[in-house]
Amino acid sequence: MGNDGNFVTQARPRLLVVDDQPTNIQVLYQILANDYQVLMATSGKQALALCENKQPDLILLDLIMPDMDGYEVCQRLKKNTATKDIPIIFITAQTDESAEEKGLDLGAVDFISKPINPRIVRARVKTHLMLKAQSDLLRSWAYLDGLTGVHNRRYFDEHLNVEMGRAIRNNSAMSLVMLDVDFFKRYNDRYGHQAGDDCLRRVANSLKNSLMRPGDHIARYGGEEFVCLLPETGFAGAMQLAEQIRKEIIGQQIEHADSSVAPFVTVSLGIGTKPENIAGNASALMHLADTQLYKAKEFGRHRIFG
Ligand code: GH3
Ligand code: MG
Ligand code: MG
Ligand code: MG
Repeated sequence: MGNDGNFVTQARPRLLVVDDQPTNIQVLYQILANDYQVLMATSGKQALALCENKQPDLILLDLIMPDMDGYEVCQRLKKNTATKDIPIIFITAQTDESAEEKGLDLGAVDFISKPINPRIVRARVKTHLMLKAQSDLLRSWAYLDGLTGVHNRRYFDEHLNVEMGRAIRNNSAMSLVMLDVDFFKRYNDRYGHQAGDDCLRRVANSLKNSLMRPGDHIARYGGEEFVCLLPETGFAGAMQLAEQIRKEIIGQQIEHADSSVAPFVTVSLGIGTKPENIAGNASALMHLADTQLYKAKEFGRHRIFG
């Protein structure tokens, strides 16, 4: 962790310290600020807002606070997909075991009792950050499609819900582009499964080349089906992107002698949009994109429906 040795460019881990007493925050700040970036909050509400926006790597959370206590903050963080994986260590003067048990039941990773022992705090923070880094790495692998290197369906399903929640809160637009390779069974039959796999990798690369915005997500949704999630993108923008993808893929001129639409590999695309200022729903949006894709197939393939 941190800037030890060769990894000088690695960002310092970010901690969030939550306590209603500024003096307690100060104590923890002095213990940790040398090694970590330390964010501070003096109420549960402030802590929740900071977690959404700044994604700390670990939270040190006071148990007893007015308004919203540590248990409730913990519960809310664990309920939210965007914050549920941030480890929480409770810090409290309460020494009874039932308080500790309750905290751990709610998903906290550890419990540190006041008065604070600086070496214990440093050691436990270091341990839990290391565990978090390891589980982040494993999770990132579990979210990738092994064949193409883009995200997999599991990742997509989770992020669709997160992004939809955000779009609804912000009243912003959001679009999905679903894409399916045309006559891919024939492609495999003619060129072999290995060449089929290569083709899917090239399609995935075309998607990567076409999607420009940092917030966009690409996933392989099934065998030869991909989906692009485009936050803050209305119908016109999604259509423009779909057209770019369609051109990019046929532009690669991947030979497909048995296709009925072109001598090259082509794709069909369906668009689903949640317009701005209108409520939306993740599964309805998926259904819409899927229906439009089906129409693109029906009307001859190598085209876009939206
Ligand atoms: P359409 O134009 O209607 O989409 O026809 P299609 O042949 O593409 O559709 P169909 O669903 O009949 O066939 C999909 C094929 O994709 C069948 C399957 O063998 C192949 N496929 C699915 N996953 C993979 C994969 O990981 N690698 C390879 N090489 N082929 C795959
Ligand atoms: Mg307190
Ligand atoms: Mg298919
Ligand atoms: Mg197909």
